[in-house]
Amino acid sequence: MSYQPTPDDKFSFGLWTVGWQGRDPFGDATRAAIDPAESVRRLADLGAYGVTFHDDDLIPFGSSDTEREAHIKRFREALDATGLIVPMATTNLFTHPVFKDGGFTSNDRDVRRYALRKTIRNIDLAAELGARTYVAWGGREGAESGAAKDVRVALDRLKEAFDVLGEYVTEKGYDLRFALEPKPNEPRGDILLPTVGHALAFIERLERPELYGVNPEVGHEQMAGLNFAHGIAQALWAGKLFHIDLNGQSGIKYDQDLRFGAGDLRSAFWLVDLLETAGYDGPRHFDFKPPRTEDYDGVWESAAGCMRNYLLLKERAAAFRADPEVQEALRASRLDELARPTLGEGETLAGLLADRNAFESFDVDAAAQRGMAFERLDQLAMDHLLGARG
Ligand SMILES: [Mn+2]
Repeated sequence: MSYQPTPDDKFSFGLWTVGWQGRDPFGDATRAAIDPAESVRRLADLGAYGVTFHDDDLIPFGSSDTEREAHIKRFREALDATGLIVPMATTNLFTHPVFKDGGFTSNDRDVRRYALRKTIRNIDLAAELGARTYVAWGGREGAESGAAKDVRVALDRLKEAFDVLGEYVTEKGYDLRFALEPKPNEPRGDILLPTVGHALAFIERLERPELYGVNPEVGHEQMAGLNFAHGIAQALWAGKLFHIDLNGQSGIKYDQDLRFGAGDLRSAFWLVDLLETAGYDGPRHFDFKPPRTEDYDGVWESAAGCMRNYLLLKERAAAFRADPEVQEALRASRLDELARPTLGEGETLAGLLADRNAFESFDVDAAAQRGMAFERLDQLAMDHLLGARG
């Protein structure tokens, strides 16, 4: 198999990923700024199919209308020249100091109104550029102290904001859905909608729930100590995996944004196995930060590595699923039995209650003795992941 990505692989990158200059809380930028048009060309050369952006990545905050048009024109020309598409766009409601207490949930009402207007302006641009997904990451929607944020009221404001945005895209007739991106903390001490589960529950309270899904990020769930593949499986189960942010993270610590495949490799293997077998057909979007140790050669190396690791894991996961010994091990672990409904076909609750084999004469101790054979199954996965089989 070739590990050279093609547009069919649907790999996309944010302008802010390869464009990250390496500024962190302790140190200045280690790389010069890069022209978004140059990022578009380099990503196309590497085999990506899409590029995504926050409004401020493309149009520096405070640009005049004329400057704004010039930035958009330059970007469009790069897209046209390379064939790269814009599958997703998002709003920066976190960098400018005005958003220090959040955008949609700032206690300052003027800021909330401004945040909505800033978002709507970029939604127009997203629609114009053909984006189908609008991501919302509320990194500043949160608090560092208890009384500072009435969380129930803040959730009212967050619902209000998303309902207004849903009304806007509906009125405009845009073919655009929202993907909410959970994160437990950083930059705020505690962020609202901290995990995939919180976001899924919130979405069901919105006026047009069908317009909203999630954009889970590998590292964000792992920062909360959660199993990313399990979160993704639940989002898929709910029909809500609208987009995904792939990167790497080593355990519960600051948001590392390593290239995909770095950090928890086994978790990455199960994630790719899931995405490739569950019928997810959206972008494979990388939201990572090339470490600030790297010059631009290292940045492109890192971006290429994200895609290469995805393709390597895709191949390894496919070999795992195709292996007859694995299929036998899956049966030994009774995955086929898990797929069978617990009640028989046409059986009613009364049938279950009348079934003496289900309770009165069920041999609990004998059932308790049956091994699940999960260790053999998991070792087969490890063998495939490490290239020791097929
Ligand atoms: Mn992150």
